Amino acid sequence: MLVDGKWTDNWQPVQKADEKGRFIRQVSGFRNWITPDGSAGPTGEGGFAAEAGRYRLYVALICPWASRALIVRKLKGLENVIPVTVVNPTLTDQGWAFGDYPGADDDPLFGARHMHEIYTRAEPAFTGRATVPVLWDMQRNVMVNNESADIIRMLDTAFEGIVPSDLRLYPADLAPRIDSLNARIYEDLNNGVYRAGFATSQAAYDEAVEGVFAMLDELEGRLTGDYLLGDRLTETDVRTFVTLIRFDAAYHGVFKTNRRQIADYPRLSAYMERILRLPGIAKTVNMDHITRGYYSIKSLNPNGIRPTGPAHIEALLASLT
Ligand SMILES: N[C@@H](CCC(=O)N[C@@H](CS)C(=O)NCC(=O)O)C(=O)O
Repeated sequence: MLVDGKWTDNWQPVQKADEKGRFIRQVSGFRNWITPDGSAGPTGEGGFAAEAGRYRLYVALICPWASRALIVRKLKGLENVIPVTVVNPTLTDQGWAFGDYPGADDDPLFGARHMHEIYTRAEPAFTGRATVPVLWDMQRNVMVNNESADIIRMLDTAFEGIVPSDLRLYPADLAPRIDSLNARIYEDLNNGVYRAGFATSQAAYDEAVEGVFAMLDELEGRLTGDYLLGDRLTETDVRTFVTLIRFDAAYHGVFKTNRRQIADYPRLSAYMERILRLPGIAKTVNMDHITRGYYSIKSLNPNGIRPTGPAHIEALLASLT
């Protein structure tokens, strides 16, 4: 991680843990919002008006948080408005690196070799982890935001004047239900799998895994319509999908969340496939990056051996092309 703008040698792929061995995720530090007219959003400062070609999204295709931003960009038709740069799938001893893996890119803005250089461009004395996604302002040369929950929300509305869309992922009438379900799904499922995977005590693992499967059971029971909140796709579905699509191929193995697979849940499987088949979504799912990335986390899988399956995920992805 960066400490006062310097990459530290004692960087560990395992993130912070509390006194009981529970994994703690860093809080994101850049929280400005793009808005239609550049007025300030709910957090941070103003000055970030929606404009085509002004902003760039840095992502890792392994990363569920980055993927949710990528998916919303696609769903809102913003591919030609917000260009994307993809890092390599494996974390190096200098964090995320640009460009020599198939499907990854060089950094087109600064020729940076590592993502942490983008952070120190934004803030020379930055202290913290150099995470993805990052939304970068190419006009002012500053980081707009590095919190995917904010990024998906601003992409839902900020660019309406440039690319009109009928889709509302956070409609006002559903907002309270979206917020409360998001919070629970984040805690128990999206981040729950990470808490299981990076637990450093049996008790912390047991607690996390309990939450993961209680939430999957609950979602299976809830899914009576097409989507979690009824017949409209919302951001809650996007946030759930990114974890489901990684589950059987990565989390079940490397994070040890192996009580069941998504394939054991008929409604969740159909729901995951329904979202995967929405126009453009399959292109945001790169299973090679996902499995390569997760199975190369040295603290969890020292020899980096990547399992060959699972066959049902391969078959599902093959059926899309
Ligand atoms: N709160 C952030 C979390 C992002 C995050 O944790 N990204 C991971 C990849 S999945 C990362 O970049 N980790 C690099 C590191 O921790 O050094 C968000 O949702 O945008």
